[in-house]
Amino acid sequence: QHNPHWWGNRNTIVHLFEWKWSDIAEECESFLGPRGFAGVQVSPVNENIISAGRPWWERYQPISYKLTTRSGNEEEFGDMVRRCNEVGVRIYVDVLLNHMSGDFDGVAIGTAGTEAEPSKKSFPGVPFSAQDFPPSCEITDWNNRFQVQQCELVGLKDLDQSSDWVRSKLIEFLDHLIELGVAGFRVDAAKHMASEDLEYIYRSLSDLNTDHGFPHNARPFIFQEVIDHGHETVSRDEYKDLGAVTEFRFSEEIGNAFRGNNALRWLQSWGTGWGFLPSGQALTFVDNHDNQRDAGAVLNYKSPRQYKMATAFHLAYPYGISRVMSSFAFDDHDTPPPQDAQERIISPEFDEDGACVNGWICEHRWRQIYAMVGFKNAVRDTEMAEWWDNGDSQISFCRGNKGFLAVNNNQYDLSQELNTCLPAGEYCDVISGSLINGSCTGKSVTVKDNGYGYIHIGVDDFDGMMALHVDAKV
Ligand code: ARE
Repeated sequence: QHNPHWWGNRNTIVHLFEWKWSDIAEECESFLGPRGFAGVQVSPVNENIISAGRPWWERYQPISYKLTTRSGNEEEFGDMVRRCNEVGVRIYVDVLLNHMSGDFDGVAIGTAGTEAEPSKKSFPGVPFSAQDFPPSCEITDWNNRFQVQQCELVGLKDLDQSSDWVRSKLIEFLDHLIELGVAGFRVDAAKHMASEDLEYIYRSLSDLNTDHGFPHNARPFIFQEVIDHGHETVSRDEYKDLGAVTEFRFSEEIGNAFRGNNALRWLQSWGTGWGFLPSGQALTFVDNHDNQRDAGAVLNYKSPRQYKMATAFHLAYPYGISRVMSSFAFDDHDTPPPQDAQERIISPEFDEDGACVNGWICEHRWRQIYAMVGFKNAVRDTEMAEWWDNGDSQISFCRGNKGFLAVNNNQYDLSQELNTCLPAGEYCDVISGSLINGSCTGKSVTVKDNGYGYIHIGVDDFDGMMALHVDAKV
């Protein structure tokens, strides 16, 4: 279940973290569809516990499978899926199959009004009761299989996925979403569930809904969150044949390289050459909603210059099933999404350039990022060719004869003739500007008959890269 069922030549998923369903529907029609995005990963859709201050992570603590959260209700969810599918943008849901909520003093009331007593493992809204959970224990050793798979991840009540009842409720929930037209699922905390149990569940799911434009017999796309830095007891390899797996080493290493801890020349063998999963099994990202909050090598929107360079490389190099992050501004781990005085999530607002202004970061609306989604679509099905580097952190390469990327992560200018592999003509650099009504608002490059063009990326330029492709020929 590795096929994401993208439409036409599209190929990038954007994670609209904590967005409301009605805003996503709007975004599909007004921005994502026209810009060629392939899909959206949405925040968890089922009822969750209400935590004081409304941190984003309350949504990782389910109470029932009713589709009411701060993002909207079932009707709004269904409307979003339909409208996004109509403009060729697929919806993938973040699903919590591993656990229910953590401890809560007394009776908790969820986002759909359902009561539960998590400390007694009592979730009448499903219903689940104590017998549906293994005995409680804590994970203290992340390399102990029993603990990782049978104990409680950060105290979240751990469901027993080997039980027929638990399986049937999870399958019913996922089938309900398939019926509403989703294309697949991000499986949260997959490492904490036995792969045999997941295999049973995935195999039992319905085919995608043909009323939403999917072909007959299309299986839901599955991408599993397995954090494996390369030496885990429960490894990514146990899951990769069931569906795609999040390749966390991609995120860590791309952060390292673009922070300057590793010369970019080494990226020539990026992908399987670095020990990553085969391309069709790897869900790739510069940052995700968890590791963007951790200190360390991973890049996030707070280092925009490096972040944009890393994203350009991510989307230009032919490796992986790409996902880009779209964040809200945060100070610490618990910062809630933009909300009003009644703690309702607010809608994003945009300035005249289309950038978000009210607490939403919307990396996907940064020109340098959405332009690279266009690049990736334009060069689809071509190979990487004509790698060049200066022996350090200036690099360039072609994608067949359809696209060219150059990056300068050294502290001096890149100025030279390079092989762009493109047919002769003038090309608009989609990083510094856009091609609008036949004229380029940024830098442009003249490619000669032999495919070479003069490339200049100054150390003081606003962005450290240049990207040319056949759909942006002046
Ligand atoms: C919150 C509170 C906790 C409290 C708990 C229960 O923060 O203090 O104990 O509630 O009341 C998210 C948040 C958590 C939050 C949780 C539930 O990040 O802070 O807990 O929601 O509300 C491991 C897992 C991996 C997991 C990460 C976070 O393997 O699956 O930890 N990631 C997913 C999601 C998270 C989400 C959950 C799972 C839970 O993406 O957003 O948590 O649904 C090494 C190991 C990794 C380990 C990692 C932890 O790298 O190899 O396996 O990841 O350390 O950093």
